[in-house]
Order: sequence, then C-alpha cells, then structure tokens
Amino acid sequence: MKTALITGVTGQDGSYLSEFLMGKGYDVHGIIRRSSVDFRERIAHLEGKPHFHLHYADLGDSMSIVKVVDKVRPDEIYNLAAQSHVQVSFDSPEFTADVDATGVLRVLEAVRACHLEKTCRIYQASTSELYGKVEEVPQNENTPFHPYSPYAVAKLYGFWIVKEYREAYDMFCCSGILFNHESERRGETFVTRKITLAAARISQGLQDCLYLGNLDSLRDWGYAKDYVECMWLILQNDKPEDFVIATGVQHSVREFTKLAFHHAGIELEFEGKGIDEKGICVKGPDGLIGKTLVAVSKDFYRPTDVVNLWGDPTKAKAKLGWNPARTSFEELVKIMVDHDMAKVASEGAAAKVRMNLAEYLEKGIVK
Ligand code: NAP
Ligand code: F7E
Repeated sequence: MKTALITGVTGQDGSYLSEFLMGKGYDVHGIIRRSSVDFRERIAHLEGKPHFHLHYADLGDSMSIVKVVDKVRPDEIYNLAAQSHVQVSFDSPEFTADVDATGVLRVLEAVRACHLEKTCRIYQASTSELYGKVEEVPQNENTPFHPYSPYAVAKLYGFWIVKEYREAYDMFCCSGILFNHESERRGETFVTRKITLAAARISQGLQDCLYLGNLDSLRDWGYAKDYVECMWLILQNDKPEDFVIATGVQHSVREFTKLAFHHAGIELEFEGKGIDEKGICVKGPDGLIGKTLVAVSKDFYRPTDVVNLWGDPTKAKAKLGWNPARTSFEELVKIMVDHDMAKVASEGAAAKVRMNLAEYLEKGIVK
C-alpha cells in the first residue's frame, strides 16, 4: 500500500484529493493546523476511516514538517497548503510569502532531512496566477511568467525552488500549474462561490443584492474534482515534469454570474459600464423583476488584477492522457448552484446568520 502525505488537507483540493487517493488504495495522511473551531467541514466524512490520518503541523514551522515527514515516511507528498486568496495576499503579504514561498522550501528540506529524496515524489500546487499580467494567450508551459500579486510572487518562488531541487538533487518534484478550479466545496469568498451562494439567497429572499468587483475579468474555470486526478497523474509520470492543467475554455465573471442566476430561476440583463454597471432582473420571481440584483463595488477591485487567464492543456492531454473536457463550464455552474440552492433552503433559521456574513461580504469587510 502506498502512503501519501497531503498538506492543505482541509481545503477544497485537499478534501477531493484525499477521497481520490483513498479510492486508489492509498494510506492518506493529512496535515492540519490547530484552529479554534474543531469541525473541519470538508473532511468530516473522512475522519475516523481506517486509511485516513491527521497530524498537527504548520508550513510556517520547519520542525513540525520534519517530524511529520519522518513519522509518515510518505511515497508521495502533495503540497497544497497555502494562503490561497489573491486579494488577501495584498492584506497579509508577509504571511503569504512565508507559507506559499518559504513553506515549499521547508517541505523540500524536510524530505532531504529525512533522507527520502530518492524515494519520495513531491507535487507542488502551482498556479496560473504566475502568468499574471499575461504576455500571451492562451498560456502553456512555455509562456513567460509575470506574477501580478503578492500571492503570485510567492508562488513563483515555490515553482522555481521545486525546479531547482529537481535539478540540484535529482528529486522527483514537480509543479502542476493549475488554472482556476471550483466546486461546491470552494471557499465562500472566491468569486464563483460568492456568486452561486448569492444567487441562491437572492432567489430565496435572503439577500437583496450581490456586490462584485471586476466583471470583465476572464478565467479558465474547471471542476476541482476533475483536477485532483491530474495531481496524481503528474506524480505517476515516468519523469518529473511541470504541467499546465486547464479546460482550454474562457469565460468572464459577468458570464458566470448570468448563468448562475439563470440556474437559480432569475434572468439578468447588464446595463452600464465599470463601477456603474448593474445586473437587473428581467425574469424571475414576481417581487424581483426590475430590481438591481448585482452591482459593482470598488471594495472588490484589486490593486493589480489578473484579467485574461486562458490555459492550453495540450501537454497534459498528450503526456498524461488527461481529458480536460470532463465537466463543462455549464455543468460546473449548475453543480454549484444546485448545491447552494439546497444548502440555503435547508439552513432554515441558520440562513439568517449566513445572510449576515453575506452582508459583510457585500460591504467589503470580508473580501
Ligand atoms: P484552500 O481551499 O484555500 O485550502 C488551503 C489549505 O491550506 C487549507 O487546508 C489550509 O488550512 C491550508 N493552510 C494554509 N496555511 C497553512 C499553513 N501555514 N500550514 C498548514 N496548512 C495551511 O485552497 P485550494 O483551492 O484547495 O487550493 C489548494 C492549493 O492549490 C493552494 O496551494 C492554492 O494556492 C493552489 N491553487 C488553487 C487553485 C484553485 O483554483 N483552487 C488554482 C491554482 C492553484 P486551514 O483549513 O487550516 O486554513
Ligand atoms: O477571483 C474577480 C477578481 O478570487 C477571480 C485562487 O484559487 O485562482 C484563484 O484566484 C477573478 C479576479 O480567484 C470579485 O478580481 C470580481 O479577477 O475567485 P477569485 P483568483 O484571484 O483567480 C487562482 C488560479 C489561484 O491560484 C488562487 O489560489 O474575479 N472578481 N469580483 C472577484 N473576486 C472575488 N474574490 N470577489 C469578488 O467580489
């Protein structure tokens, strides 16, 4: 039986990857941080299973990583832990650098300190944000990087240190340059989930208006459940290489919003430009017709924004045999809206509490 160690196991990708690897017969170990809340929603269904184990450690604490790596002695490490929110990286740039840049180095050094560098394969969660202020479209493995946020700059260090250790120490370590991938487990302050939850709340009378930032921003959005398979495939390849993982299809935030509201039973028409743009209800429940349900707030503009991400997954298709078209954009939006319609409906009184959070989100107190 193979043993895998996952950092970031409580996150969107960590939870799907755990399920995937357990399905492949792996013994899965995950790193968790101490938190004031004990309930880890995304992995609650896995806790207590015989081949799922959790260990306390932190990517900011070298010794804690060394101790876990030494105890588990994994065949594969998936380094998914990160401060993963781009907007938050402008508010906490030093923390982001410590976890997303130096944290990668700590994992690599832990493997060397435990003398596992010849046996343990390492996957690094890299990102399309490296292309940032893009220099060509679509982006592939040869596209020059131009990171455009503290998050992206930190992740660029992670990418290069992985490449350096591969060449310097002959380690099997590689980066997956993953484009945005979403799901019903996506954090609620990323734009897709913010939209699907708001569409559900608005259609059920629990929120008045959704405030967003740059509606023109373009992304290549895939389904997280499909993408975790690639992480595994990258480590099963015969040699360590970096891969772009994307769908090859691009949409704007505005298009995502229109489609999400459509699935929630509301047709929107957008009017105006920039900060004055509004999404008005033209079809839907009686009380909503003619109302502004989506508006733009400067609170959600970024100091520098990445606006044109579009991935070219040709290499992953050819070398890993990966099918990027498994879940379409339309299916992804529907999966997320269906999930959030049911979630909001089932929350009952608790929906009021979540609505307060939604109001904070609207006002830009939490981005
Ligand atoms: P996520 O949901 O935000 O999960 C991040 C995980 O990292 C959480 O488990 C979090 O733990 C953990 N973490 C944060 N700081 C840590 C620290 N100091 N020590 C240990 N663990 C720490 O992110 P995701 O969407 O699953 O993404 C997974 C990885 O892929 C990240 O590295 C992200 O940057 C990268 N990525 C994501 C996308 C995407 O579209 N989702 C695309 C490209 C790359 P807590 O639960 O305790 O906070
Ligand atoms: O923003 C725009 C925003 O926060 C997408 C992370 O997983 O993917 C993710 O980073 C776009 C940006 O994701 C709002 O300006 C408009 O242009 O959902 P997001 P992200 O920044 O692309 C990459 C690949 C990662 O590696 C990251 O870890 O949407 N946008 N209005 C908004 N974004 C947010 N969050 N909120 C808004 O109201």
